[in-house]
Amino acid sequence: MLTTCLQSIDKSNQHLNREGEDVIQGLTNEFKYLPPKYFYDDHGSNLFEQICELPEYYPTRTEALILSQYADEIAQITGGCELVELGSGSSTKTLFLLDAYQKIANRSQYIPIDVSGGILNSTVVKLQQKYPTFSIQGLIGTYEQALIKLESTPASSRMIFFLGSSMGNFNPRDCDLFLSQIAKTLQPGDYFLLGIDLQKPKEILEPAYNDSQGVTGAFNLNMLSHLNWRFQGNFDLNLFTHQAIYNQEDHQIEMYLNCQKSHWVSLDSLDLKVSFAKGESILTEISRKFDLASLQKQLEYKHLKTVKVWTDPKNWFGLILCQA
Ligand code: AVI
Repeated sequence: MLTTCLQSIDKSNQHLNREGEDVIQGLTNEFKYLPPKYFYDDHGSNLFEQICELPEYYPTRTEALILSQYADEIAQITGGCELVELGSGSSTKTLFLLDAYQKIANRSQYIPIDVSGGILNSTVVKLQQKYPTFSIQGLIGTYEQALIKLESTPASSRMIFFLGSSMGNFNPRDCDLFLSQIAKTLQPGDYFLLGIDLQKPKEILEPAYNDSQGVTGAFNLNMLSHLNWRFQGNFDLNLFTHQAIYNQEDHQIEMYLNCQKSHWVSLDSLDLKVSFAKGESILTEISRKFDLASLQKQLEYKHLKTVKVWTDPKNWFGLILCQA
């Protein structure tokens, strides 16, 4: 019988951010915003898996194509090491890497980390069956919690990977802090593998975030349901609509929930009552599109040296392997 190897990361560092404080801050700001981490309750994580399959949403399959071609080369470069994945979700693309590492090492360790315990649990069960020689331990928690934990438990050699251009969901300041934290967590010689979405025309980007089946719209609105159950709220999802636009100046997709009617919303467990005006929007996500050369400079500045970069034939997506 298989037992799931899952652990919640010690929440003792949560004083850094009191539960729901970020919601209060975002909804009381002049221009309302909500942190994208609130997309990912179990339903939101499932909707995101559906987004990855959409014909308009090119990032997942483009990154998978790159990984399918170069995972063996990545494993050859790094050699056997502890594999740590931030924001692993269903780990679908990771299979290319796990296959490659299985070929070069008898026994490997894989640590998938995700905030969504439901999806992590089913992924770990599935992977333990597929890779019996791997030691797999899922960690439930945020990136910040994960990196703090990893820093205190160094491995003899490690590769942290962050795929799917999830770093694009950080604003420039948080991105900089994140890269500093990665650099601090890695020991000299350890690796960091980063998947990033590259700049491209608006005509390709906007449909990717406004799909014809409305899955991205449902994903965006689900954030309000998540806040309702998490903070005893009364958001009415019928009073908001999804919008995604490409901001060409800042090279980022911006996703909004637009309010259709003036009303009040309460989040009882946060002791919060917020008024919404008709036409007002909540910014729920930015998805930055990167320029490879400037990102490499930023990584270099953090003492993360580029070892190799792989892209697809259209140069839509990039995979950067760096070494500390
Ligand atoms: C998780 N993240 C990289 C996705 C993105 O493309 O920014 C989230 C997403 N939002 C809407 N569609 C996908």
